This record gives sequence, structure tokens and C-alpha cells, in this order.
Amino acid sequence: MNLKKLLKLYFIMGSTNCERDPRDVLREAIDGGVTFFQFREKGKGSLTGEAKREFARELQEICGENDVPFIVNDDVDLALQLDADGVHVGQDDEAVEQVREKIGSKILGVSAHNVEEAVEAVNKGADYIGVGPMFSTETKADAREVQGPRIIEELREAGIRLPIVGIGGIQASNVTQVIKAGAEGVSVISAISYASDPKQSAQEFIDKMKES
Ligand code: TZP
Ligand code: MG
Repeated sequence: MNLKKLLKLYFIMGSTNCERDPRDVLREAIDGGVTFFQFREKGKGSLTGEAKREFARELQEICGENDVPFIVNDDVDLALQLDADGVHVGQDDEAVEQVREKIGSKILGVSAHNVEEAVEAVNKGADYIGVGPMFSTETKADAREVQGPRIIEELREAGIRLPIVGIGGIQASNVTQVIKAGAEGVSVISAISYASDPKQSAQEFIDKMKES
């Protein structure tokens, strides 16, 4: 598995990020070129318990049919129950070394906002780092201050070699800046999940990244 390549277009979504049936949104996004997927079931009206699990299972199946890795946000137990391909945790979630111990060789992504957090994530066993917010976003209510693509250059200058994905407010129109700064790929929620045509939106991202 070439993680750097797989992280190119990393779509993140939960039921609250869609205006249409999320299964269709995911299928269309994958048709357009999404290479990696994170199930992130958060916010007002989000599913819990068995409904969350069943929904996750359905999305996992769609990913499986298309050879797209299926990653679970925050919920390590759910990832283990479903035998997901990996887990993504933030700075306020379960400790990285503890998650690594629980998930063995599954993929482990960690959100970082500065060099210190990124170095720690690397040392504690992360496989890739999510860095942001690149640009302003309304999708995450408690998002940190906008960092801009420059933070990715700083991480590279500090010697971080692990795959990096930018996150936050990324659109086809600004994706080039994130890749040029040194990221392997981009994580995107609303620009794909709310697009009237998720397939076309994903294709636009891929086309722009090919140019950069
Ligand atoms: N973490 C930092 S910004 C963000 C997350 C989960 C939200 C990204 O969503 P969008 O819609 O692509 O800006
Ligand atoms: Mg989290």
C-alpha cells in the first residue's frame, strides 16, 4: 500500500455533512476520484449507537467495493468492531500511543497544528498527519485559527517526512497552494459533500492537483 498516493484526495463525511443520501454522495465522490475516506459522524443531529454503526457499515461497504480505505474518526472501538482500515484522532482525543497499541498495524492519522504536535505524533506512531485549518471553514465549529499552507512548509523544514494532508476550507480553486507547500494530499468535507455534483467536484480536485 502506498499511503502517500492514497492520501491524494481524502474525503471526510458524516450524515450531517450531506443534503442528499450520503451513500449516493460517497459513491459519486469515489467515481470522481476520491482515494481515501473518513467516516466522521459529528455535530447536531448526528447518529449514535446502533444507527451510527449500521450507517458506518454501509459506507464501509461502498469503500470496500471500490478499494478506497475506510478510516473512522475518533471512535477507536467502532473502528475495531468494523475492522476498519484505520483511525483518525485529534489532539483532544485518545492518546496516540494508546490508539496505536489498540489498533496494531491499522492506519493511524493524527491532527496537528504546529511543529511540536507534529513531531510528537510522528514519535508516538502516526502514519500520516492532518494539518489545518488551511483556510477558513464553517464545517468545524471548534476549528483552530487559520494556519494557511505555510504551516506545511514549516513542518517540512523541521524535517517531518511523514505524509501530510491539508484540511479546512479547501476547494479546487485553492488546492494547488496546499500541494505546492509540500502536502501529499488534501482532506475535504463540504466542497465535495455539498456539491450539487460530487463526482464533478472530486474530478476538479484531481485535475487541479495533476497540474500542480
Ligand atoms: N478539521 C479542521 S478543519 C475541518 C476539520 C475536520 C473541517 C474541514 O471541512 P471543510 O468543509 O472541508 O472546510
Ligand atoms: Mg477528533
